[in-house]
Amino acid sequence: MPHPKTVEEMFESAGPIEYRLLPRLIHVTEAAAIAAAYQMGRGDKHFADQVAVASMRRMLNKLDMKGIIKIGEGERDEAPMLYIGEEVGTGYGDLEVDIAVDPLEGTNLTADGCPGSVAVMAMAERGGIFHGPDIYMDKIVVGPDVVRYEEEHPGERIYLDAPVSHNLEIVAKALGRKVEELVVVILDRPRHAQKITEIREAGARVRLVTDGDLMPGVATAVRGSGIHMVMGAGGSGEAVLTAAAIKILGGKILARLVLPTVANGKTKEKIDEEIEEKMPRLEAMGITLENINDILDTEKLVPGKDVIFSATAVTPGHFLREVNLFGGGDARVHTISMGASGAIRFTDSIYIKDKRETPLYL
Ligand code: VTB
Ligand code: MG
Ligand code: MG
Repeated sequence: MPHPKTVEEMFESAGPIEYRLLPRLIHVTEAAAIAAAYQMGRGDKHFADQVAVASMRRMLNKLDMKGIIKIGEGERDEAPMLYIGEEVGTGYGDLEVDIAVDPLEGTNLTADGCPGSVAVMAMAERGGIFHGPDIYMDKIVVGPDVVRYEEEHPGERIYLDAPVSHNLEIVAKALGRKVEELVVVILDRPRHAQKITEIREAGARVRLVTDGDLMPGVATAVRGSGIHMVMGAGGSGEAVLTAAAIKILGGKILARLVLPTVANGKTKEKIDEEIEEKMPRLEAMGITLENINDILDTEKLVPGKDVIFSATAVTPGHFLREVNLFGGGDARVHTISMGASGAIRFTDSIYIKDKRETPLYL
């Protein structure tokens, strides 16, 4: 599709999911974030997660669509709500959508009152979201400057398997910086010890996070966020959600499924045993020992055209403010939402029931 020339043409170019569901998607993540915010700092991550899940599901079930959860809270037998395969929405209308959710990304962060937790989800037309298993995914996430640099410099690319220093040099050149001026976000886990050393040896700066590598991935496409790259293995659901946002924003992700056993340095016997246990489930999704190592790029993770994404911060983020709770259930919430047409919104929503009780601040 040629680039729309005007904002009016851009509005016209929005697909039916963006046009009809994106405004409502904001409410879905807002509601989940507010529910979770009431559990902030209470030390109970399971309960915080549970209320966010329940809230998100209630809101999703109000939407006129035939929705199927593709990335959710786990398999049907272990997750009572928003499990993979669950049908959501009223079932009315002609919109058939695939859905990726993480109602509370960063449950520990919320329970501890630490920065970085969000309620997040994405949608696309049927078949538009990778139906991945619940195992780790290794990944690299970069913003649109790197994509443009690669297009303009054939042969110069980032690779998942390239030495860390090579990838950092490409990102540095794309951003017109020195490697020393880059910041890479990576989960603080023993499985990343070597990668962290390599990033530091290459000269870049590292921001270790105890949890939550999804929104930092989105932040690579937001100038001024101070994050230039995300690396490392995290949840595959989180990677797919990152892919939805980064596709809309013109950046890119390279990923690969990792059998968790391989990543955690267990004995050969234990690894074989766990692989054997996981493979039937993976094979049902078309993932075999032959193709499990294939590189999954942005298009593979989110092949959809009519992609929408929304994330509402629970605790403060790199570019989102936290939920503020006022008296009597009033709240102020900050969301980034976007659609494939290129409409990107930062929404500062203020829900005040009694205007005399709760003053409105700028
Ligand atoms: C990852 C990461 C997430 O949880 O899934 C992580 O992608 C779990 O990793 O952002 P471990 O199994 O090593 O703890 C998050 O940090 C939060 O959901
Ligand atoms: Mg979750
Ligand atoms: Mg999560």
